[in-house]
Amino acid sequence: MRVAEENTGIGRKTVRVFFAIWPNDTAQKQLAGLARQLRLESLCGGRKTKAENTHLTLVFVGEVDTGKLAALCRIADDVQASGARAFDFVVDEIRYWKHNNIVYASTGKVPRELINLVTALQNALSAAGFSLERRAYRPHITLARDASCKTLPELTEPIAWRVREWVLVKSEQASGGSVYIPIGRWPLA
Ligand code: 2AM
Repeated sequence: MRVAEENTGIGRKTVRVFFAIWPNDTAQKQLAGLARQLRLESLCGGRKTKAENTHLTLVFVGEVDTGKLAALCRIADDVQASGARAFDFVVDEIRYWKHNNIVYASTGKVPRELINLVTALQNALSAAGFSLERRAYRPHITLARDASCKTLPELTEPIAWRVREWVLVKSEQASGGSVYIPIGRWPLA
C-alpha cells in the first residue's frame, strides 16, 4: 500500500472517500471519447464526465473523519493480502438510468474477480463499523449527468483493459466540479 500523505486531507475533519478502479490511459481516452463519438450531448443533453474523472466505483464509503483513513488503508491491505486477483474489464454497453439521469458505460459480463473484490471490501468495511449503502452493486462508469435520453446509441466496439490495481480516492468539490485525488493504491495479483 502506498499512501500519498499530502493527499489525505490532513487539517480537515472529514473527507468524502470511495474505493474505485481507474481505467488505463488508453481506455480513459476511449471512454472519454465515447460521449463525443456517440453524440451523447445532442442525444441526451447533460454534462459529460471529464476524462480524468472517469472511473468505476467499487465501494462508496462517504464522509469519514480523516482519522479513519488509516483504518481504511489497513482494510485494503487485508483485502489485498487475502488474494484479490487482476481481471479484464470489458465495456460493451451504454445505458441510462432515468431515476438519476445518468448515462453510463457498463458490461454484460461482470467479472467474478470484480464481485469478489467488492464483496471482500464491503464485508471488511462493515466488520470495521463503516456503514455502507444496502443497494445492490451495479458496476457502472458514469459518462454524463443530468441527461435525458429517449434513445441510446449502440457501442460499436467494446473498450477493454486489464485491471491491475484499485485506489482509495478523496472527492472534493471545486468550482469546476468534482476533483478526485488518490490517497492509496493496491495492486491486484
Ligand atoms: P455515480 O457516478 O453514479 O454518481 C463518487 O461520488 C463515486 O461514488 C461516483 O462514481 C458515484 O456514482 C459513486 N457513489 C455511489 N454511491 C454514492 C452516493 N450515495 N453518493 C455519491 N456518490 C456515490
